Amino acid sequence: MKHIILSFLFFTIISIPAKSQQPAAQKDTFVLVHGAHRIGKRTDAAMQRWRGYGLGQFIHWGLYAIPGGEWNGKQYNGAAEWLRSWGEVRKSAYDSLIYQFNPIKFDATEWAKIAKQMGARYVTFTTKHHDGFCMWPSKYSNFTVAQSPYKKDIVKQVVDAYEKEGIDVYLYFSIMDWHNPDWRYDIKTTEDSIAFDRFKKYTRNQLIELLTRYPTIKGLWFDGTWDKSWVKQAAFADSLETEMRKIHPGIIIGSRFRADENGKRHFDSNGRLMGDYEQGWERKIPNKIEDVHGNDWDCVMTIPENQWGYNKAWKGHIKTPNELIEMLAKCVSLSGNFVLNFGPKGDGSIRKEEADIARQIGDWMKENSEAIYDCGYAGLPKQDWGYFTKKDSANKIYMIVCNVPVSDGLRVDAPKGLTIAKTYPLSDTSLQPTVEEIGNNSYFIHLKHKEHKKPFVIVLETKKEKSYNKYEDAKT
Ligand code: FHN
Repeated sequence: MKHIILSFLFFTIISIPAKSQQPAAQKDTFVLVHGAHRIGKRTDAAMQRWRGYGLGQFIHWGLYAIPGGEWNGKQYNGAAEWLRSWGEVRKSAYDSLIYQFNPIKFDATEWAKIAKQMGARYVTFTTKHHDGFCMWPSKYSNFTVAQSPYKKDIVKQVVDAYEKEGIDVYLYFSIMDWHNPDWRYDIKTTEDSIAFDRFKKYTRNQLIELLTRYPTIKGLWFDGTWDKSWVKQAAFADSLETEMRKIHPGIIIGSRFRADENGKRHFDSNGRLMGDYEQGWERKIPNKIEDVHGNDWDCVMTIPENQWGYNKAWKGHIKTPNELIEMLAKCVSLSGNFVLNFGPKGDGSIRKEEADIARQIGDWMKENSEAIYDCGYAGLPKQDWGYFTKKDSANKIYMIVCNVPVSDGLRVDAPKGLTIAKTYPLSDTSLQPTVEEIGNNSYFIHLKHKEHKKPFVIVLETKKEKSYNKYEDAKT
C-alpha cells in the first residue's frame, strides 16, 4: 500500500488518562512508502476494547511440549520451545515428534475456565511456533495436527472454548519456520530468492487460511520476524497486512509484523509505530509513562525467567503470584496490558504450578479487578508503595499498594486542582484508611497497622477544585 506520510502534521495532547493520550507531535523526515499506516492511536471500538483488557493469557503449546526441554536424558539450556535448534537434536528426530502428538488430556474448556477464573480478558495462542508445526489442519503443509495421531483441529477448539467464556482470542504465528525448506535467514543468492518467494506465498496462504477458518478472532500476534530475509520484504509484508485488514476489518496487529523499506522494525524510519500497539515489551516492563511515548502496548511475561513452552525442569526463579500481580498493576498504571504465559504439557494438561498461580491471581482479581479492567495511567507521580490506576473520565483513582512503608502512611501528590473527597478500601475493610492533608495537594493516607499478605487497593474519590494555595511555598 502506498502511504506517504506528510511532514508538518501536529497533534494536540488532550486530557490526562493515558489510555486516550496520543503520541507526541513530531515532524517526519523521511517520505516512506512502507512506513506506518496511521499517525496516532486507533480510536475504533475494537481497539478501545483491547485497551481495556488489562490482563491476558499467552499459551505456548506445540510439539516441543512433548520433550519438555529434555533430549536423550540431557537438559537443554535455552527455552524449551527452541529445542529443535539445539546442536544435540537431529532435526528429523525432532520432526518425528509429530507421531507422538496425541494429547489425551487436552480439554480446551478446562483451559478456558482456568483463564476465566484468573481474570484474563484475552488469550494469545500459538498456531505455529518456530518449529513449523501447525496446530490447525493447514492445507498448505503436511506438518500439522491432521498428520498426527491426534488429528483434530486444536485452534478451533481453543477459539470456541475461550469465546464461550467471553475471552477474546488472538492467534500467535511465527513467520520464521524451521521446518519449511524454503525458509531462509537471509537471501544471498538467486536460489535463496526463488525459495523465499515460495515461502512468502506459503506464509500468505496460511495467514489467509487462519483468518478465513477462524473469522471471530480479534487479532494476530506475530513472531520470528527479525531475520534479514523477512526484514527485506517491506513491500510484500505491507501489501499482506493491507490484505489481512481488508479480509478482517478491525483486526488488531502489533508492531512485530513488518519492517519499513529501510529495515526499521516496530517503529518506522520516522519513529512512527508500525502496527496497532507496541509489541516490544517482552519479559520487561517500562518504568515510566514517558517510556511508552503515548502508544498502546502490552507486556508478555513468562513465569520462570525465560521458558514459554513446557519445560519439565521448571527451573530458575519462579515468579510468585504477588510478583505477577505487581507486574500487572505496573503495566496497567502505565496504560499497558499484562499477558501471562502458560506452557501446557505434551498430554494437554496445564501443570499444577501454573494452575495454582492462575488461581491465586484470580482470587486477587475477584476482589480488585475494578482497579485493573478499563484502567490506565492516572496522571499522578509514582510513589514507592505501588501504582495508581484510573478509568477514563471517572472521579476515582485506585492505589494498588504492593509495599507498605514502616510508617503505614501512603503519600499521594495530586495534580493541582484535584482534591481527595473520600477514601476507602476496595475490599479489605480492616485497612481503615484516613486522609491527612500535608501540603498543597499532598496527602498521607494512613492505614491501620497490620500484616499484608498480598497487594491491596485503596480508592480515592476525587473532586476538582479551583486551585488555591492554603500553605505558603518555601522562599529559598
Ligand atoms: O523466540 C520466541 C520465543 O520462543 C517466544 O515465543 C517469545 C514470545 O514472545 N517470542 C520469541 C522471542 O521473542
